Amino acid sequence: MTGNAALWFVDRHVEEGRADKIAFREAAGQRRSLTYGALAEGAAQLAGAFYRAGIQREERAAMFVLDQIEFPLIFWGAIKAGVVPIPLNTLLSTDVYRTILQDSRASIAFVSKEMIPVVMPALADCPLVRQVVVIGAEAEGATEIEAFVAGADPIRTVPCCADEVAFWLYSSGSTGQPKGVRHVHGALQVTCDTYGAQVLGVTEGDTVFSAAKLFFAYGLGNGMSFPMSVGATAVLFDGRPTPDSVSDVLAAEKPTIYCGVPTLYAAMIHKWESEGAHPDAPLRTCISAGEALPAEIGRKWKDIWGVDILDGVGSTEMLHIFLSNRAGDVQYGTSGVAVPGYDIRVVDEDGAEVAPGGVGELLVRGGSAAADYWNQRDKSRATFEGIWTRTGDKYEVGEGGRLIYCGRTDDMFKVSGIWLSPFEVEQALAAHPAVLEAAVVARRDDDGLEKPMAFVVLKSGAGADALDGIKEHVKTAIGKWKYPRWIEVVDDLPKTATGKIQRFKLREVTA
Ligand code: 3SK
Repeated sequence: MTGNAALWFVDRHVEEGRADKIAFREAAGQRRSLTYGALAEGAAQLAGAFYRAGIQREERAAMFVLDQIEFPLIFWGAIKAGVVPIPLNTLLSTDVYRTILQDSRASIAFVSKEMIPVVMPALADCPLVRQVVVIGAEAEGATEIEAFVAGADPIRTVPCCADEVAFWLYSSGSTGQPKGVRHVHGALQVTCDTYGAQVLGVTEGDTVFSAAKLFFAYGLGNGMSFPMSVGATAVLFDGRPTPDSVSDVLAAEKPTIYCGVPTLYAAMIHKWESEGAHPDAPLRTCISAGEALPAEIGRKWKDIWGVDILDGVGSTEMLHIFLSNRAGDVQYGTSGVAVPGYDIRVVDEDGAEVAPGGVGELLVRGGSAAADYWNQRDKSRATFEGIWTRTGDKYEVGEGGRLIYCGRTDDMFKVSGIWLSPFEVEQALAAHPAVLEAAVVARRDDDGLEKPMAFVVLKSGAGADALDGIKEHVKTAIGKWKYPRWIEVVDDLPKTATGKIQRFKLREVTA
């Protein structure tokens, strides 16, 4: 059995003569780097340390780890040992961590020093966690990572089959209920052979920077598995991705591939427009996911950089992007077509394929689909229907089979008897010069009928009076009945860690 993912992602590079090539480079803080050789040795020693600590195959290792070089070392060390790493969103609360730790029954936890105050109180309530390992600090009841690995004998990658569970990711879910999504060893390579090779086109000479963090499926592919699939270099940034910090990383690290999310693209463009300058970097490919990219943002980015943003759609369940625009064939405002290696269907409520021009739910099939949700049989069955995975996203089948995002299945609503996509209204609002971003949900009027309500974040320097005429602007752009009847200016929008607007939170406000 040779299906352990670490053989291909880690061990192979040494055999292919890349031991001295930089695999990971930190952008800030200690500015450390890790060669492919050091990664292979470090991961083998960490694997040995798991065994020495009595952590067995298939036990879970919770990772509260920022984007720093310990992340790939721990992730791959666990996988080599057959232990199952669970990279966790580093922005959650103690209560959510307690829920996740209890749900996953993790036996060991790795904690970056910045995470200690929020994670330690949760760990105190989780007796199944037998060992806590801290990175960059000392903490009571915890072992420092240097001591955890010191003197441990490196071990060889344990044999396993490609269908065995390798790692979990917790899906934040647009409804806020975390679910443990279990991925198998073979899945990571599938995403590299499909999206990584055939859409992103990553090569050994690339330097990749993902503003999306490694704990998120999108960031894990962008910032770890794709560069590692070809022996490229990834830049790790442990800070908060803001227009300022990301501009600094672009300027200092000179990536050739940049992976962002729509909100950040919009805010960066706004910053550079108001400053009249943008950083210098040899970008050749830029990608976006997490939320559909407003067409206006894609066009402006291309004007600035001369490079398109390839907007795509993925999910934690499918591990990475399965629907995307491709270089030389970008149509802003659409999510493109199926990535080679994936099949898609758009179906109505009865499961019948919708005709061109129609709207339905998107289903996808491909080799990177997750095994299931841990301990949630009903949800697993509702999502993984045989070889097809339901996405819960509504799409319109546009010209040439290109798909146009309409919103989550449960975000759509009817106005005057006609289905309305909140996303379409949000796009129209975002094209207004005073609007940075917008979210739209249904609200009942005095007659009890649902109408669109918008929550709007203004660009810096714009006052609420800049919104005069915005309803007319939407009517003209997309249709008279689609304009928001109420508009509320807010400082920011509630979002998942992956940048998806949590419209359910806004619906709570309007209920
Ligand atoms: O949200 C997305 O589009 C996405 C893309 C890649 C991997 C994971 C996700 C959720």
